[in-house]
Parts: sequence; C-alpha cells; structure tokens
Amino acid sequence: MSLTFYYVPMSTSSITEAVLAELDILCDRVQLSIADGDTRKPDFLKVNPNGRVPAIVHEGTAIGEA
Ligand SMILES: N[C@@H](CCC(=O)N[C@@H](CS)C(=O)NCC(=O)O)C(=O)O
Repeated sequence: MSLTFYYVPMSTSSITEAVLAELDILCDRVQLSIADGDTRKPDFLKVNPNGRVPAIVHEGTAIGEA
C-alpha cells in the first residue's frame, strides 16, 4: 500500500495523525510549514488545490479534509 500523509504539527492534521497512529498505519510523512508558505507552494497545490492540510495521497489518489 502506498500512502503519503501531508501535515503541519499542531494543526487540524493532528486528527488524521492520531487516526493513522491508532490504526497502526505505516505511511510516508511530509511535514509542511504554514509560516514558510509550504501549503501555498505549487508542489503541494498539485496534491490539494485548497492549500490545506491534512492531505493524503493513497495509491495515487489525493484526499483532503479531515
Ligand atoms: N476543513 C479542513 C480544514 C483544514 C485547515 O484549515 N487546515 C489549515 C491548518 S489547521 C491549513 O492547512 N492552513 C494552511 C494555510 O492557511 O495556508 C479540514 O478539516 O481538513
């Protein structure tokens, strides 16, 4: 299974992070910084055009919204 989790510490993505941990799901993790503008950069906007975390890419399909 391929799953990539995009997150910002201490943000709404913490909910998804807790669920992934509770279900013991292994995934690649990409930490972003709102302060550094990471959520507005083109690479991340390709994943989630809303420019918000959490975002997950599962088997090539991007999912946003906690
Ligand atoms: N309704 C969305 C809200 C997500 C959201 O607002 N995320 C904020 C962090 S708590 C964010 O990514 N902000 C990025 C930005 O403002 O550039 C969800 O629950 O997934």
